[in-house]
Amino acid sequence: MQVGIVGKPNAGKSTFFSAATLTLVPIANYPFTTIKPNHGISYLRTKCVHTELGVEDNPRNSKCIDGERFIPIDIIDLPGLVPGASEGKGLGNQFLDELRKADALIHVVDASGSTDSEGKLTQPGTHNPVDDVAFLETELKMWMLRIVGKDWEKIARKTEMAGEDPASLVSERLSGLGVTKRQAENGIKKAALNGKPSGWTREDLMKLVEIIRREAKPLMLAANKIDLPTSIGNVRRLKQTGELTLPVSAEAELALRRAAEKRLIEYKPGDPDFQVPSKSPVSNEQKSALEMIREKVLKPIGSTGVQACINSAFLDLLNMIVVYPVENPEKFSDHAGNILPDAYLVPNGTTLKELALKIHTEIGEQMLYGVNARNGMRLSDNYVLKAQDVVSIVSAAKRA
Ligand SMILES: Nc1nc2c(ncn2[C@@H]2O[C@H](COP(=O)(O)OP(=O)(O)OP(=O)(O)O)[C@@H](O)[C@H]2O)c(=O)[nH]1
Ligand SMILES: [Mg+2]
Repeated sequence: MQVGIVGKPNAGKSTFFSAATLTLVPIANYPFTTIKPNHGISYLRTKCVHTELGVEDNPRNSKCIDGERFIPIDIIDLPGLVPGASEGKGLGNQFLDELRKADALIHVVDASGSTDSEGKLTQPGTHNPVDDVAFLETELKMWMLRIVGKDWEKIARKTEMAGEDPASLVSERLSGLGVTKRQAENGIKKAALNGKPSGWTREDLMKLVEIIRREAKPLMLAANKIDLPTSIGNVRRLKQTGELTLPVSAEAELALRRAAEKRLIEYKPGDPDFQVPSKSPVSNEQKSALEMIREKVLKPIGSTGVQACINSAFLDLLNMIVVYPVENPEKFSDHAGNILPDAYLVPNGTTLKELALKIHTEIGEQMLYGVNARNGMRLSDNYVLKAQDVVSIVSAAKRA
C-alpha cells in the first residue's frame, strides 16, 4: 500500500515525510526545496491483539512496540505544485506520474497561512489555505485529463467501431493509475455522460476525471503548522471544504522522533505525550523546546497528527481494516511457531477466501474452510473479515 504526499511548496511535505520515515531529506523555508520525489517506508499504527489474547508475539511482516502493531506502508514525498503547474509553472506537474501507484493522497496544507499560493513566505495569517485545496485538486484533475484525453476523439471513434464500451475505454486509458472498470463505470454514470464517447467534450471529460480521482486517489488534508497561532481558525475553514482534515505539526513530530532516536525521551509515533526518562541526557534547552511541543501541540490536539494522518488515510479514506492470519489457531502461530507473525491491511468487506488468495494463490484456491482463532469456530470462505480478526485458513494445498 502506498500514500502520496502532495501540496504547494513550503507547506511542510518533506518535514512530514521525514518525520514519518525518520529519513533525512532536504527541508528549508523556501519553495522548491524538494526537486525530485523521495520514497520511504512509514507505518500504520494499530493496537496489537497480542495483549488481549494474553500471548507474547513474534512479528514478521510488521513490528510490535509496547502493544502497538506497526504495519509498513510506502510513502512518497513530491516536489511542490503551484497553480498552473499543468501548464508548466514552477516545476510543472512532471512528478505527478509518481502517484500512479498511490492508493491515497495526503495533501499537506500550510494552515498557518504564512506562505502564499506559490510557497513564498508571507505575513502569517494573510494567505487563505482554503485556496490551496481547490488549486491542488484542479492540478490533479488536469493530470488525469491529460492522460485520458490524449487523442480522445480519434481513440473513442476507434473503440466505438470495435463495439467496445465506454467504461472499458476510460479504465484502459487510466489503468496505469490503478483505475478499475467499476470506477470508470461509476464515474460515467455520476457525470451523466450518456452519448457516444467521441462526442464527449473537454468539460465532460473534466467532470468525469474529477469524479474518478475522488474514488481512485482519495485525498485528505493535513492542516500543518498547527503549532503557529494563526492555524487554529484555518483548521475550521479547511474542514468546511468537506475534505477529511486533521490538525498536524510535522515539525513537532520530527523533533520528537529525533529526540526519541537519541534516547532523550520515550516516544512512539502517534503517542499523545512523551516521557523524559530519569537518566536522559537531555539539556535544559532541549527540555524547554520539548515542553513547548507539549503545550502547543500535544495538549491541544492530542498528538502531532502525523501518525493520525497515515492511519486515517488507510482506515478512513480507504476504509481498510487490520487482520491477523495464523496457521495454528490454538497457538496463534505460523508453522515455525512464530506467534501472530503477520498483520494484514485489507479493504473492509474482504472475505476469508480473498484473504487466503492474497496470502497465497494455491492456498486460496484450495481453501476448505477457516477458523476464528479467538473462539475456535469454523468460518466459511465467504465470511466477511472484521477489524482485528485472528483467522486460520485450512486448505488442501500445503504451504511452502
Ligand atoms: N512552524 C512549523 N513549521 C513547519 C512545520 N512543518 C514544516 N515547517 C517548516 O516549513 C518549511 C518548509 O518545509 P518543507 O518540509 O521543506 O516543505 P515542502 O512542502 O517539502 O517544500 P518544497 O519541497 O519546497 O515543496 C520549513 O522551514 C519547515 O521547517 C510545522 O509543523 N510547523
Ligand atoms: Mg519538500
